[in-house]
Formats: sequence, structure tokens, C-alpha cells
Amino acid sequence: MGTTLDFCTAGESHGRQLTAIIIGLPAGLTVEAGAIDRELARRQCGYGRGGRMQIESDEVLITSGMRHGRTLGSPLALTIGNRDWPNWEQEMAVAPPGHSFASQRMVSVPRPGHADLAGAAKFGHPDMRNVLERASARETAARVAVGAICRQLLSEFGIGMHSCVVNIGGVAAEVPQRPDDEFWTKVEGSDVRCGNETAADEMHTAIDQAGARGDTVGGEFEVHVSGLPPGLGSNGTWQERLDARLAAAVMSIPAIKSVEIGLGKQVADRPGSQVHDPIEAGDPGDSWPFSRPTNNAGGIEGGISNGEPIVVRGAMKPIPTLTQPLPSVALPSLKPSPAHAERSDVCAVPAASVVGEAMVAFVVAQAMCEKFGGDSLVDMQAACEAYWQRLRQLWQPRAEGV
Ligand code: EPS
Repeated sequence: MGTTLDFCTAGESHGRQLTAIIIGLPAGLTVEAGAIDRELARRQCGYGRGGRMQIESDEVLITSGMRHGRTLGSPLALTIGNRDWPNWEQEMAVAPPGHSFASQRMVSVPRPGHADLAGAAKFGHPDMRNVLERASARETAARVAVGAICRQLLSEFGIGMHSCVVNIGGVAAEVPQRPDDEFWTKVEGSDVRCGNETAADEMHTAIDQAGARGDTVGGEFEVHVSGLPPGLGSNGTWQERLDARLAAAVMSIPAIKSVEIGLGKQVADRPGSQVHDPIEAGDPGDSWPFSRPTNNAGGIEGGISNGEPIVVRGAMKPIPTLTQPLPSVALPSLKPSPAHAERSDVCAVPAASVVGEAMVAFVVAQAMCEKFGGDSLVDMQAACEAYWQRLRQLWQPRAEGV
């Protein structure tokens, strides 16, 4: 971890707990555990999940970095317990097992599409449970908790975010380019996070049909961020480009195979006149006196936020644990064998959509800390206000030649 806002997580899917440590948070930020738990509950919802979500009821415990409801400017540590742990205490024990222990849950046939085989090669684990326990998307609960704290920081600057599912198993749903509150309310009320009821019904059918065949389905989600100041990220170096950072963050979510910003790969098919968003003059009294009739750029031009909402889309592959398993080979014998199968989900795209929000929240919060960063929230707010003040002066209409 560097010196900027950053985090890391630890924890196995069936271990005792997940842990996250965040560094670089400004002091004086009010953090509400209840708001974190609400985000954790959003991630747990979703049609197509397996039996595990009936066991878990995620709740955060903040153990350091705060006093009396506010951040201290020191590393913030949090944990989320795994309620499934008592069923795995021996299998996943940190301490050496007793002489009589024989694993009942060893994984010796890798699943195509899973980290099993590549991880076994990399780490030299004969039991691929040692790989899958960390590759599991259980870890994303910790990311959502981190994202919830980043959201609390962003809300201090009027920045908010939403997400929705735009495709499950090939059933696509249109999203308005500038969705309103009514659309987002529908999304939050949908167990597939889809704002279009007809498409949501078809998504349910796609999930049911896949489950009945012993198969799984993937899909796509979209994250929208509003209220951002222009100027986050930079065209200066490849590491600072906001679009590249968002792409890396969303791609790091387990099972994500592609990320798009704004119009995404459609830009390749259209002429420039149908891709780039015209610039119109807004009210000269505004601190940002511009408007854009379209937002094909997804809020980022030249790797810098341009004052429009950021729109990021992630595509998730179908979960590799199939109850009708694909062909594989047992290790180390290389004997052909159906791939390992265990309890899993048929579809986790709605959950991934909430995780996508969390990762986007983290990247935007990091970019805000870089641009306006100080040791405390009041320093950050003062720097942000000074920036808006500078912009207000920059765009004052002047008489010709002055
Ligand atoms: C997962 C498999 C399932 C999911 C799990 C991710 O868990 P289990 O193997 O215990 O049935 O439910 O997701 C979560 C536990 C979670 O909190 O999202 C996998 O293999 O990635």
C-alpha cells in the first residue's frame, strides 16, 4: 500500500472472518456502521444466489481508526464474520490439525474457468481448496464495506452513485443515458437490479433455466456516479488516468472479463461526429457553465473527469462451479474426471453490480483525496471550495480583447 487512500483485504471464504484495512482516510469523517451494513445487505440480495446467502447476514465491526463516530486519520480496520465458519472450523483451522484429521473437502479436480489449476501451479498446493478459498467472491463483502466508507466520504462533496444490471445471460435491458430517481428506485426494488420489469422477468427465466440444467449465467452491470467535480485523474501519466484506474478496479472483481466506459467498444463502429459529446454554454453564473447533450464519453475525457456523470460497465462471466460439471482431469493422476462441484450460485451479477459500485467509489474517493487531500475532512472541503472558486473566475465571460 502506498501513501494515498488505499486498502487491502484478507480472509478465506470459509475462514473465521474477512478483514480490511484502509489507509489515507482524512480525519474527522463521520462513519456510520449502519450505513456499511446496509451496503453489505444490498450485496447479499439477488436472484440466483445459492444456499450460502441464507447462512450469512453480514455485519461490520470497526476495530480501529475511529473514536466517537469519526475517523482519526490513522488506519481504519474492519472485520466481517463468516457465519459458515463453525461448519468449517476444522477444515479451515489456522493451527496445525491433529494426527487423526483427514480433510473431507479436498479439491483435486480443477474447474474450467476457476483459479483452481493456475493457482495450484503458482502456489504448489496439492489441495486446490487452498486456492479457491481466496479466489472466492466472498472477499467482495470486505470491498463493499470499504466502498461504503468511501461513499460516506464522497457524500460530503455531493457525490453519489448507483448501479443496475443491464444483461443477464443475454437478456439485455436498456438504461436511459441520464437515469432519474424513479429509475433507481425501481432498480433497488428489483431482485435482479433491473429497472425494466419485462427484462427482469426474462432474466429470472434465464437464471431458472440455467439452474435447472446444472449450468450458470453471467451478465453485465453499469455504475453511474453523479456530482463529480471536473479535473479528477490526469492526462499526465498512464498511472493517473481515471478511466484506466476505474477499469483496473472493476476488472479486479472476481469473474469480470471486460470493462467499458461510456459508449465503450461501440466507439469503434461510429464516426467521430456520433461519438464525441458537443459542448454547449450553460449559465455564465454557474461554476461549471457548460452542458453536454450526450455523455458518450462516460464522464471522462483525456483520463480526466469532465464534470458529467461517470458511467462504467463491467461484464461478468458465468460462475465456473457447474452442478453438471465440464470435463477436467484429476490431479496429480491426470485421469479424466468431471470438474469439482460444490454448493455455489447460479448467477451473482446483481451482487457484482453492488461490488462494482464499491470499487468505483474507492477509485473516485482516491482521486478526490489526491486532488483535494489534506489530513482532515475540513482541509479537503476547503481545498475543494477553493478549486470551485477558481473555476468560477476562470469562466467569467469577458469583453472581446480583455
Ligand atoms: C462462491 C461460492 C458460494 C458463494 C460465495 C462465492 O459460496 P459457498 O461455496 O460457501 O456456497 O455464495 O459468495 C459468498 C459467500 C458471498 O458472500 O458472496 C465462490 O466460489 O466464489
